[in-house]
Amino acid sequence: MSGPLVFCGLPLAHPIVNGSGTFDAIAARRVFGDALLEDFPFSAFVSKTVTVEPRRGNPPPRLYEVAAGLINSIGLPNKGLDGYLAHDLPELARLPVPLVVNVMGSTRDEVARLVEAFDEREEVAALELNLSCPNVKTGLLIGTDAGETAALLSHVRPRTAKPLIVKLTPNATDPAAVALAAQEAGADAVSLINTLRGVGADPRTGAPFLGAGSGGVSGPAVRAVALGLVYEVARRVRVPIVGMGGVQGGRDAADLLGAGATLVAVGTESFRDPRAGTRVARELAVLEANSLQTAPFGAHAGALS
Ligand code: RRO
Repeated sequence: MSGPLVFCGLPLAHPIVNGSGTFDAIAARRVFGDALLEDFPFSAFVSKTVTVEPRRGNPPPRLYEVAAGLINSIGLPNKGLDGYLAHDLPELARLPVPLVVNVMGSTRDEVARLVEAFDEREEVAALELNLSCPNVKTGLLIGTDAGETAALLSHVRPRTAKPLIVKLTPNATDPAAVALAAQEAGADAVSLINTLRGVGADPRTGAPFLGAGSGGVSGPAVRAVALGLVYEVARRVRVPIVGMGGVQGGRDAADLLGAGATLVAVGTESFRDPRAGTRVARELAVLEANSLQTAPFGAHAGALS
């Protein structure tokens, strides 16, 4: 029997969380009422990215369906730091699970300001630094470069004792090098993958369909990429990994855990089934009870070399 699950000092009921921006807990509470709180789909809640200033997001259309997933170009619309603190945080603090706030800035000082602001809030259990948004010009500049990532972490690490999770992009030459740089500069965990940059063609004209031109691909289409990168990053870092990318069922979650993840996030699947987190956690528990889960990472390491 394994002991209780602890991630960055946080005791969690099971290994399934949500991917940032893929589950609107405030809207879900309105729709499902208290039933949402009684059977919350995730063991921790990761909120949509917050920036210092409010943002309107990208022009529509913002979503494009592909054969096995979605391309999104949302452009991180949000109320900004003050709006989040005043309106969203009080509601998210009522959730029955630890709250992870995802933040993004275009400069080190902007990220530092967000980290300092949330460090003061006891409702916030951990922070996720989004260094990987494919849909805003500055979103990827830091996260594709190990040196920039290390410099950012060195700047913000001293400003909080809360766990810092660094969200990695697959749109980098060497995501594992970025993960290692984040760890060495003080990250407590890494999460991967954010979406893969892609374009959807308008079926009538062939021109890029999304308002912003390109977007980020998610869903089963990226599952093998996610699994490959989790394997690779797990071989390079000691810190825990939140693995995500195309998870639809317990088997997919077990595969990411087998590759070296400690937690698994459900993202795109929650759009068609808001209770997907609960289902994936149950299916995973059945697999574990039947000892069908993949062996620990070490057992597979040779398969990749
Ligand atoms: O808002 C978005 O367009 C977005 C973000 Br912040 C992100 O990190 N990943 C993504 O696919 N979309």
